[in-house]
Amino acid sequence: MLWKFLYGLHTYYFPFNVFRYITFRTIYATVTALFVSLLLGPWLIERLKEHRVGQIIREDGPRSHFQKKGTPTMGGILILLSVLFSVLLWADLSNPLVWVALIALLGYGAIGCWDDYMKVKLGNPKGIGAKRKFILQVALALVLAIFLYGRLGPHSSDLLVPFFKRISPHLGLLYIPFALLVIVGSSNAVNLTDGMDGLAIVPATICFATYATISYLVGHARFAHYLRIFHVSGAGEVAIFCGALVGASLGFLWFNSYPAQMFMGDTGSLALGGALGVVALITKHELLLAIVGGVFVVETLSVIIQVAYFKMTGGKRVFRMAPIHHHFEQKGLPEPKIIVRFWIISLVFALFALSTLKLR
Ligand code: 57M
Repeated sequence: MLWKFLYGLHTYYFPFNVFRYITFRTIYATVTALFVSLLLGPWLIERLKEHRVGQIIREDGPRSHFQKKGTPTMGGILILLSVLFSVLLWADLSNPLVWVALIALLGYGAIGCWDDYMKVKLGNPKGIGAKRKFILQVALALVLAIFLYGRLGPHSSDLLVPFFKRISPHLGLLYIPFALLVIVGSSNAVNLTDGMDGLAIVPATICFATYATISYLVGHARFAHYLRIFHVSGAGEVAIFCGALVGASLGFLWFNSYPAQMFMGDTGSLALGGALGVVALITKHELLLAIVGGVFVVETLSVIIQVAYFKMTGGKRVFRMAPIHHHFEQKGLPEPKIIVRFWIISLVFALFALSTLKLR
């Protein structure tokens, strides 16, 4: 909204023309979301404390987490509000892809919010229940997948395979279940990772920064042609959404860094993961998400392996505790060390993923 007004002023003063550019607006969206979250953060923490929205800590978890009992949770609200405000100011709202991304973020945020509310306020440790939560996640993903299938142009159901320029399988209608897997899988993977201060938010920030770059390239016909990736008309505008997420996430990190003043709750983790999955689909870089978000994949695999082995052997474990960050914690590594090491690994995954745009 704001950008259109500012751009309109270029007829009076030409430098306002700069508001037309996606790169410029992405930077402003990032900074706006960062400042909004920094400004709103202390206010939200006070409100959450006032309404006693404090974290319940499981007794079978690591002992070092017991002291975190009562930490304000549902801080994901901060991310949702900051992104919404920034996107409304800086993105082209006539672009349907921006709305799909926003709906994914807010929709998964709403599911998470309901779950958190049931857990924290109504004291039900199961929240809305795993089954109901899963059905809601799948239902929302189905709506998003059907829309994207119809909207992404001639290559909507073709896949780009990292490292291989000549292989791009055509999924046809199988695209719909595939898209469901990407969205729901991504949403749950971020949720599983969110078990230490700043552990999920930094890899998520890195993922959104990476997909901001990819959105820009995919939305630019000439760059897409040069890199031999699919060109998706209008996808460039999604870079602004990703930029807003980078800013909002950094603002959230300000309060969530060790020792955390608030947790994001499922409100934040489901929203971030759902939005990430949808952005990967919009940009036609779905498979690359497994590399960009490598940390989320490793965390999820550690749970799958642990649970499968536990069931097969009647109670034996591969890791001291899953997800894998708890394994290192049980081995005695201090929480901040594990967190920062996961950040470094996450950055390496993202850089490697970006390099595959040329390694094909
Ligand atoms: C939620 N939630 C954190 C916070 C956050 C199948 C199984 C592996 C599922 C898994 C699970 O439930 N994972 C999803 C993880 C929780 O954080 C809240 O939840 C939100 C995210 N959804 O925003 O509101 C706790 O994590 C800590 N935390 C921080 N800082 C943060 O910034 O310290 C979170 C954010 C918080 C806080 O302590 O209370 C969580 O871990 O519960 N289950 C598990 O992760 C459990 N693993 C397990 O049961 N493993 C078994 C199985 C697989 C066989 C095993 O290995 O033997 C672990 N989690 C806990 N206790 N708390 C282990 C036991």
